[in-house]
Amino acid sequence: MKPQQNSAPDSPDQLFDIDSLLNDEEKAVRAAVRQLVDERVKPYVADWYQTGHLPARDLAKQFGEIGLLGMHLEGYGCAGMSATAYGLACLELEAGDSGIRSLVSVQGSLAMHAIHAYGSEDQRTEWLPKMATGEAIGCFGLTEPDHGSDPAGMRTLAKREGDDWVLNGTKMWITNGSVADVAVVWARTDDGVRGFLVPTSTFGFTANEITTKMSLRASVTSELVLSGVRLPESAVLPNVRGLGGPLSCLNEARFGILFGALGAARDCLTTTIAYTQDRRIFDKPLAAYQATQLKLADMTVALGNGMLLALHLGRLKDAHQLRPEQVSLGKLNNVRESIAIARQCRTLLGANGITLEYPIMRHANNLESVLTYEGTSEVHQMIIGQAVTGHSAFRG
Ligand code: TGC
Ligand code: FAD
Repeated sequence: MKPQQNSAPDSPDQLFDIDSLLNDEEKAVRAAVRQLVDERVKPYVADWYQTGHLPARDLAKQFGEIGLLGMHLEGYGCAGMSATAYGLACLELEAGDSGIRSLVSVQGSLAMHAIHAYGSEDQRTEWLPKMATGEAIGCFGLTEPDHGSDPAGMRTLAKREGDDWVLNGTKMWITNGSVADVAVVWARTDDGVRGFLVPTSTFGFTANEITTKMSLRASVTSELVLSGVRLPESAVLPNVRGLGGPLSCLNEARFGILFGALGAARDCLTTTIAYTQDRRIFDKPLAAYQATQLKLADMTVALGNGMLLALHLGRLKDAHQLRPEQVSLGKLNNVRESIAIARQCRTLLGANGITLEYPIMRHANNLESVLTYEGTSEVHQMIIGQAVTGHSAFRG
C-alpha cells in the first residue's frame, strides 16, 4: 500500500479554522493590510533592514491612506474600528517586519492614544487628524537610560517657571524619535508624573538616532534630549496625573503586540514549510522526514494556540472587559512562542536561515526587541505572578 499523501496541505491558520472566528469586517481588514504589506513592505524590507534606513514618512502616509493609524480610535479622522480588527492589522504588519508594526503601534496606540485619552479638545484637534493621515508622526518617551522596567524612577523633570513649564532630561530607546513631529514626554513634576506634548521643533529638544542595533533595524529608534525645553501650559495633557497615565497607554500597545508577534511567527513558519517541501536532503524532501514534521507540528500548535488566545483577548477588549494582567498573559505567551518558532524555523533552513534572503533571522532578531520592549518577559511574569499570588515581587 502506498503511503497516504495530502494533495493540498493545510496552512496553520486553516488547520485551526481561524476564519470561522472572524467576521466579514475583520477579514476585510486582514486582507487589505496583508495586500499592502505584500506590495509595499515585503519587497523592500530586507534592504531597509540591511541599510538600517526606514522610509518612515513615506510609509506613514501610505498607512494613513488606508486608515491604519489610530484605526481603533473614534473621531478626529480615525477609523473607529474594533480592537480585534486592530490586532489583526498588527499581525499582518508584523508578518512584514516588527519594525513596521512598531511604527504603527507607537503612532496609534501610544502617541495618538495618549492624546485621545488624556488630551484637551484643542490638543486632539491639533494633532489627531494629521497623525491619522500620517502627515504628522508621534513618539512616546517613557524609558530613560537608567529607568526602563522601573519608570517610577524617571529623572526627567518638568518645573514651573511663571506660566511656562521647563523640561530637562533624557529619554532612551524611543521608537520614531528622530522622525517625530510631536513627542509625548512623561516627566516628574511637583504634582507627580505628567505628560507633555513637545513639538520636536522646540528649542532645546534633540533626537539622536541609535544606529548600532542588531535588531529592529527597519525602525527608527532614538535618544531624546530635553535641555531647558520651555513649553506653555497648553502643552500638558490635562486629563491624567501619575504613573498610571503612561502605564495605561502601554496596555494599548501591548495588545497590538500580542497579535503582532504572531505575524512574524506565521511568516517564519509558512516560509519554512515551503522551504522544507523544496529542499531535498539525502533522498527525499526535508518535509517528509519525521524529525522535521515533529518540529513543524509543534510550531503549528503553538501558533494556533497563540492565535486563539489573541482572539479571546480581542473579544474581551471589544467588550471593555480586558484587564492589564490579561494583556500581560498574551504579550508574554505570544512573544515567547513567536521567538521560539523563529529560532526553530531557523534550524530547518540550515545556512540559508542566517541570511537576509529569507525573513527568518530578521524576524528572530526583531523578536529579541519585542521580548524586551513594552515590558520584558520577566516583568510580565511578575505581573501575572502578582495577579495569582497577591504579592508584588518588583521591589526588594
Ligand atoms: P505600580 O505601583 O504597580 O503602578 C503605579 C500606578 O499605575 C497603575 N498601573 C496601571 N494602570 C493601567 N494599566 C497598567 N498596566 C498599569 N500598571 C500599573 C497602578 O494601578 C498605580 O496606580 P495608582 O493610581 O495606584 O497610582 O507601579 P510600579 O512602579 O510598581 O511598576 C509596575 C510595573 C513594573 C508593572 C510597571 O512599571 C511596568 O509595566 N514596567 C514596564 C515598563 C514598560 O513596559 N515600558 C515600556 C515603554 S514604551 C515601549 O517600550 C514602546 S516599544 C515600541 C512598540 O510598542 O512597538
Ligand atoms: P532593564 O529594566 O534594565 O532590565 C534588564 C533586565 O532586568 C531584564 O531582563 C528585566 O526583565 C530584568 N528586571 C527588571 N526588573 C526586574 C525585577 N524587579 N526583578 C528581576 N529582574 C528584573 N521605550 C519607550 O518609552 N518608548 C519607545 O518608543 C520605546 N521603543 C523601544 C524600541 C526598541 C527597539 C527597544 C529595544 C526598546 C524600546 N523602548 C521604548 C524601551 C523599552 O521599553 C525598555 O527597553 C524596556 O522597558 C526594558 O527596559 P531596559 O532596557 O532599561 O531594561
